Amino acid sequence: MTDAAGPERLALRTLARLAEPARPRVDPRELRTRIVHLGLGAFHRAHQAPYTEDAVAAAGGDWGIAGVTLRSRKVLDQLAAQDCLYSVLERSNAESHIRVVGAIREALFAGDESAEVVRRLADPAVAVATMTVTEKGYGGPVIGLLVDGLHARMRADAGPLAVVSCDNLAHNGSTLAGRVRDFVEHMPDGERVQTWLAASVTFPNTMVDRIVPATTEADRAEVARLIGLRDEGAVVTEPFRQWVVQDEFPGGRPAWERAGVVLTRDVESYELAKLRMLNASHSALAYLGWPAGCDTIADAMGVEAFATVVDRLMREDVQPTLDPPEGLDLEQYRNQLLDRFANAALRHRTEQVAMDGSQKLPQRLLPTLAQRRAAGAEPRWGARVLAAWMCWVWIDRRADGTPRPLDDPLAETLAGAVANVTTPAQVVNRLLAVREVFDARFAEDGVIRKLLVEAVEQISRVGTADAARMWESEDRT
Ligand code: CS2
Repeated sequence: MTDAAGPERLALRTLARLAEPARPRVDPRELRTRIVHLGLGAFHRAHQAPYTEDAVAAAGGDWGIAGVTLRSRKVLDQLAAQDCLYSVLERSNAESHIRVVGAIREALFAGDESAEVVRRLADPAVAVATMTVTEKGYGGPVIGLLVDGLHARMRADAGPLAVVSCDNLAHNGSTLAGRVRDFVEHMPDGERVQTWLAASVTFPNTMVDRIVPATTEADRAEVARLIGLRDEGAVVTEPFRQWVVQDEFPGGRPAWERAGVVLTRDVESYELAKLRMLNASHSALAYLGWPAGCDTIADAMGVEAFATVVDRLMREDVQPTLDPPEGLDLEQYRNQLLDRFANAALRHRTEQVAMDGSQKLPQRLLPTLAQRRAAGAEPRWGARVLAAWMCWVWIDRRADGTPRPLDDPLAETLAGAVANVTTPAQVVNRLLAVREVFDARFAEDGVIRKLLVEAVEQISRVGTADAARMWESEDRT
């Protein structure tokens, strides 16, 4: 129903107006909080939440999610006014598909309601905690909040818990476990907590994959048109989704396997393949594409020389470092990724992917370079991508004058490192000296340094597009 104020809000009371295929696959009223999720961003709403709803639809259960927003009340305000219901709009070049998800049953803001968050984590009905806090979150306050919750859970004798990192980090579960243990070590009853953690809490490793751009006003308008209701919490994503999880859930879990989740012991090889193939290519398209005027990842794929860079990066530098799990064909995987990147309907912004490079590259790109060097190889394509990031840091606007957005927790350090430098060799030396990003051994590798200086020189002289064309043609000869 539309009036002057626009369509009515999506909510439990308006759900019946949705066309059948768009309705939640389970009755949200039959779910209760059994999972606590830290980091209620678009990614969680498009990934773990629909997987959980699908698992309940297929196998039964009452697995609902309490979503915790960490940085601001914004998402809470968007969701609370609509009973935490929201749409997931899948877009591909061929078609789009919309559904409303009801798996999130309550939303909390950690800033105002940390005591409530702790109470949920200590609730015996809760068996799983998941988190998406991005790479930089692992050194931040959320670890303290999680530890408070675990501590309360121990004191309440509320039973075992699985804490599942869903971020793009190699060995994300083990990394999170390490951060939690470091934190606990400094607590007065640290030893007791460590013992309890070892006996009662698991930190499964996971590989998560779904491309989820930030939602725009235009997206929300399209959602309103499609469902006839206003939805402030809508998310947009690609049709593809994948989740590989180490199956260590001492307190039980949703039957995610019924929703297509792969539960296995060997998560690591999936994680590395995804980080080094998909995420590294994404960063490549962002740092090459944005300076050349490509606003989206698909625009960057439209520049043939950039598509060549990511294809050859994966083929020549990344694939030789991978030991794929059975059933993962790297040739097929690469081609599938190239297709996914070319999804123009998604409008995934290069600027969004370019964010936080200092946190992302050590996960997705540097290990490839280091491993290739250890094997005596010259990883030219990977070095060129790293050079593109160095130019991103160094060159503060693109040819049309648009200022380059350096959105990075180390922005000050990075900008300081390249202040007043004038030559490509200086840029490379100064940035390689940033120890938060590069370890000394990597920085001292003469071959890496030579490849970087060469590519930084080329990019700064002719721009990323012509530099990529040079690499392409040089290499054909
Ligand atoms: C992207 C990822 O923003 C980025 O750095 O590379 O968010 C990417 O879209 C997801 O990992 C896909 O699963």
